[in-house]
Amino acid sequence: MGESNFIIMHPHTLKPPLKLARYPLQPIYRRLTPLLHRPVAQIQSDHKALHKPAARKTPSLLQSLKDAFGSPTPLPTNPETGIHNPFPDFQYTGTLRPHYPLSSTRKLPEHIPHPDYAADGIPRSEYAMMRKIAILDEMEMEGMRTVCRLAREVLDIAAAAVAPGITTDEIDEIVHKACIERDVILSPSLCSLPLPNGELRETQSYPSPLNYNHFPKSHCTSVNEVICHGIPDARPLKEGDIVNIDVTLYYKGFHGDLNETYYVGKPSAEAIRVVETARDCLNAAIAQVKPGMAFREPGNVIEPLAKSRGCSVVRTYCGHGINQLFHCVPNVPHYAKNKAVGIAKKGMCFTIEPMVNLGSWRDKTWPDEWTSTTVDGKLSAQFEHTLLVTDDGVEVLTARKVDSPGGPVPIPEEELKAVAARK
Ligand code: EYL
Ligand code: CO
Ligand code: CO
Repeated sequence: MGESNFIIMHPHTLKPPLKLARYPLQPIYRRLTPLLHRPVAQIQSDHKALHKPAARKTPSLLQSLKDAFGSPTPLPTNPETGIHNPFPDFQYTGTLRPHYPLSSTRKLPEHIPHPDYAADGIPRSEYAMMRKIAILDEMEMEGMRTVCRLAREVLDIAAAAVAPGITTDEIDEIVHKACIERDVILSPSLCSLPLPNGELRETQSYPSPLNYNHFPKSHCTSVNEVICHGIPDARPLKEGDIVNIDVTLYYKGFHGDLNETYYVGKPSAEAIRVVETARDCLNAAIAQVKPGMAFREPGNVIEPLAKSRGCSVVRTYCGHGINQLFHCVPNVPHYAKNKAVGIAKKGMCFTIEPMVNLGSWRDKTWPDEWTSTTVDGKLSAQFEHTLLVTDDGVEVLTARKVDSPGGPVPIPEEELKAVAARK
């Protein structure tokens, strides 16, 4: 690993912690980081070493930390599994914790077309198209239809695996494999010769999140108080959790992006309220979309509906243009009275992806620089579709199929009465 061992604040990136480099505590981080990524047997022998002061030439790790920080929170490494929280001193807002180490970076066949950021994490082409909203021609619309159909297939495969006990990293492996299996069956009449691998199909979807701005995994999993951009890790889903699965595929030069929130086992009444409100907010916003709609309008439908159910709407993250770029104009805020620029026209493609919270709308990001959580630790839910503006309305390119897992659950009458009584 070499220098990349030195990445305690950014375990999923190769970014050096620039601020720490000139800081006097640097040697402590240098000593700590390798300890965070070592085999279980070594953790146990290191642990014994901590209790044998005579066998050491240098001060113990704990002593170094005490000297540097006063009284530290011990690293809560599970000696059986090696699973630990890499940011033990971060003020988490709720009960969820990261479960590290992350699994190693997933590989994919080189013949799959990679987006520009796949190699170095920087989506350079997105910086070029920051002004004009693209209007797709018929060929491009077909490209978006195809990738969005494949993205729906992948989300449904991942969602079918949601159950107590599965880790979010295991879901990531399912998503990753489903992406690289997303194929075109080559019609034997058009292509009578099999491919060099002997098959009559091409395999060519890239999981768009992988290395996008250095994101370390193939999709985002956001559990309970996580608003969005959760990193799949070693935490098993628990009975009563809610989990958002956000999948984006890159296929033949186009991105298709969707997400849904799922119940793990039997949900609480509150969980149903926030999840179904997020689902209804997305559907109410989609019903507004047609040529002539201003991109500031969806928020004016979403926020009043969320408020009527005692929920709030996240302001930091917005819907976005999507086509040959993962993210581009327009920006589509989900809150009311926003100042978003632009008017929908036939051939424009964008997402709506409202994030709805049980408590405060404010967000707080973990030191992994990705995981966005609610500031009060209360539940957050999200749904997302990729949309294409048509002559007189909208095509939901990532629409559910009749047999898609998940789907709406009625909010218990009692739960809505309790909210009404609160006001
Ligand atoms: C990039 C930029 C902080 C988005 C999605 C924007 C994230 C955090 C600064 C996925 C991954 C949106 O559209 C998305 N999901 O539906 N990264 C994303 N960013 C970003
Ligand atoms: Co998404
Ligand atoms: Co999106």
